Amino acid sequence: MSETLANLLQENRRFEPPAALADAANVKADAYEEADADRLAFWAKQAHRLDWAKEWDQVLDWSNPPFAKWFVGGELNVAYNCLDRHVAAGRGDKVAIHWEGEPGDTRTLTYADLHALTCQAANALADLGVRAGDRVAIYLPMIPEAAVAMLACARIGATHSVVFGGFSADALSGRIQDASAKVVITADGGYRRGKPSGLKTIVDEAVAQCPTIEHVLVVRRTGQEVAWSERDLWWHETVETASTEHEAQPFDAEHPLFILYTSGTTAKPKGILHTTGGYLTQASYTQHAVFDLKPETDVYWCTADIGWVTGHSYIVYGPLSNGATQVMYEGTPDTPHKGRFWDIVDKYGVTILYTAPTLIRTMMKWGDEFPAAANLSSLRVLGSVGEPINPEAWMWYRKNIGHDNTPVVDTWWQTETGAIMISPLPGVTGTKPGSAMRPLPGISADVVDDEGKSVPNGGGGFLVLREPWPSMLRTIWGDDQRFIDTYWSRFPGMYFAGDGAKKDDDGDLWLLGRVDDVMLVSGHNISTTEVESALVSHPSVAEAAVVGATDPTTGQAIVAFTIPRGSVDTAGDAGEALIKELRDHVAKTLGPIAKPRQIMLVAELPKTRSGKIMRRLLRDVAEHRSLGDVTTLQDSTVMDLISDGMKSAK
Ligand code: 6R9
Repeated sequence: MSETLANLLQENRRFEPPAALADAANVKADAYEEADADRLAFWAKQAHRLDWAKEWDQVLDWSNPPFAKWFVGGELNVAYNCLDRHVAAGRGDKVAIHWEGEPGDTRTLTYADLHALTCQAANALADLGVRAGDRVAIYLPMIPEAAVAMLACARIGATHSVVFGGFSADALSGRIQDASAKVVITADGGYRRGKPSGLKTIVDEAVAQCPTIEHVLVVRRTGQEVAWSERDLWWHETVETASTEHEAQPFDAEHPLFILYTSGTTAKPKGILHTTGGYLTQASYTQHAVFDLKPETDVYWCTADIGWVTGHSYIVYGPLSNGATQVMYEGTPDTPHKGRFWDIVDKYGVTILYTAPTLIRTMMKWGDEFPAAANLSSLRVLGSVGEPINPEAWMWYRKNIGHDNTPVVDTWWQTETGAIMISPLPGVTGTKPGSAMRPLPGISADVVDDEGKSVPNGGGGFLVLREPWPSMLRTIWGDDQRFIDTYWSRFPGMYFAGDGAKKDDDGDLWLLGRVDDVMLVSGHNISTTEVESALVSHPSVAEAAVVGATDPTTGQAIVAFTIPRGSVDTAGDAGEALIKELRDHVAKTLGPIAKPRQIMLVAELPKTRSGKIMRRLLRDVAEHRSLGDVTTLQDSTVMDLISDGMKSAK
């Protein structure tokens, strides 16, 4: 980006919190003042929401930036905070997880059940020679054992590295090798789209390249045939026969809790390292503040996969440290039918739902009749994470899922930040559709120009974080220099997240996607997000992805790939007419500079497994290049369809 980002999209709708929710909210407006007055005292207070075996001596040691130490000298056990203390307080019979398998089988685990299983797994891992500081790879489907495996590692101080159950053997073995993991925990398979998929076979292939692996611990989920070797152990023979007694030892606040690899589209994946005290403090506080979680009455559901940071912070550590009751679902949203999610909300009386824009737009495409067929009246807070949420998708979510009165919290954060950083507070913030609004109390985010100077309200540029925060990454595993180069070099003294953003006239923040995706059209920096949002604001469009393709006159030209809503006719002339209408609609909404050169109507878009649109691949298509690396793609056949469509449109 050569200058600041153009600010094209205007949004004037406002939604105040419902009065009853605001009155009873966990966190009120004074939290901002309190944190502004003394940021470190504010975080120390949030750390006291946890049980510490030993109090810290210093809240933050920032004497050697960018290497932060939080709660220096403090000691705690993460699993103790997620399980034992709830059981000890007499809440052992409370449901921790309502688990729903894709085929319709269910399991209910109370806090006492989860505690017993975690103790068994901790004992079993210790018996296998896993010690504090060792690394354990976890490659599991969305079954309760995934949470148990993570908690068991935390309990004995082993550092877990969860690898997404959909990743290839190569991706898995690269991650195992980078972390020198000793044990892999996996399953025979899991259910996706109505079929059992194999996991153990992929582990076998991966582990053949991994000399550090001593054991593979296998949960039986599908019962499918698996190859077996000497290093393999069944979970039900090893864990479920171990003692349910296990005393959790406290660990230093800076003890490594987990490594999670960010996908890294071209370069080697980065092993993002999170530690114990600061991470749990912020994951736990944000769960309480951003979702207004009331453990006694709420039923919370985060639809993410455990292999994504959202699953770490907002399925495992955030909800469990708060003693929440939550739903965990194994499968896909359209198995056996497109109303599955809403049936789950209805069945369990879900009150807080946390999902991703990609899912919301998919639901828009499928049609309003699916959520309308279920009783969603239990819902009271809706969350969004993973990508910028287009204002129309936000409106659709509020109206069709949140019965037009539920706050929507758009939460911005990253694997690297560990927990939510920018978000409305549901009982405090008057929200604007599409805006993540303000940094949370205790967080200092800003938007700066090319030279690192804060942009005025109404301006756009680079999103940075100015002060260290408790759940920040501590380094890239094994590569401190890469940590400095990647995050702290672009703007000295500031963490640069890689995202573009703008401040509106009130100073509220709008995330504009990765700066690598910004288009330079006739000398103007235009964010893909704004053009996509303009397209999605047309009633015929469910989802859109926009890229800049090299153009002889304008430098780059805007090419849009657009998915029409379910009921829209796109055959023949109707399709041509719609394309013309959409180009005009964008020009009218954002100005003529943003009018796409070309719009393609497509059935699917290429996405990563966590649902982010892979614009890089669409750029390859738009510029008629052969495709780059497609290994992180959720469904590789999507690209063939799009490329074929592009050729016929030429
Ligand atoms: C939690 C997570 C991080 C990147 C981040 C940004 C995008 C996430 C967003 C959002 C706009 C939001 N992102 N939440 N963009 N609004 N509410 O997604 O972590 O997988 O590491 O991705 O996702 O681009 O930089 P991760």
